[in-house]
Amino acid sequence: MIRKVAVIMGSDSDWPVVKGACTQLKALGIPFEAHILSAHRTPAAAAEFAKSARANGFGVILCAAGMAAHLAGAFAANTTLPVIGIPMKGGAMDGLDALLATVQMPSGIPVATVALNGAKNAAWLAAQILALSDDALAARLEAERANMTEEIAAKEAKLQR
Ligand code: RP5
Repeated sequence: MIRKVAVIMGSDSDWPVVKGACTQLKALGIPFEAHILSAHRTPAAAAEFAKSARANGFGVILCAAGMAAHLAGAFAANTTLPVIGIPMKGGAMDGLDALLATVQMPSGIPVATVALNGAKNAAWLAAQILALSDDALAARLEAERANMTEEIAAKEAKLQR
C-alpha cells in the first residue's frame, strides 16, 4: 500500500509557502492531504489527527508553523511516524524563533527540520522516506536526480564567462 503524506499547517497564512510542498508531492506522484490544524487553536483535533495518522494510511507528516512554532513538536509527541518540521518566516525574528522552536526537541521525540520556508525540501525528504519501501518511487527519485545533474551541466555549458 502506498502511504500518504499529511501536509499540516498552523494557519491559512502559511499556505502560500506550504502549497510548494503539495506541488512537489503531486509532481512526484505521491498522494497527500493538506489540512490546517493548530497546536494552540485546535489542540484536540491536532492530537487526534496525529494519533490516528498511521491507521489512516499516512507514512510521513509535514508540519509548517511560524512564530511560537509548536505544531511539529505537538504532532511528534502523538505519533511515531516521521515528522518533518517546516519553520516559517515571519514575526519579530523573521523565523529564527520558529526554526529554534521546531528543531530543539527533547531526546526520543525528534522532528526532522528543514530550512525556513523549506516546503519543497520537506516534500523531497518525505518522498525519500516513502521510497524506502517503494521501489517505483525510488526509481522516480533517481530519475529526478539525473535530470538535476543534466540541468546543471547544461547551465555550466551556457555560462557566459
Ligand atoms: C503560527 O502562527 C502559524 O503557523 C503561522 O505561521 C503564524 C501566524 O498565524 P496567523 O496569525 O497568521 O493565523 O501558528
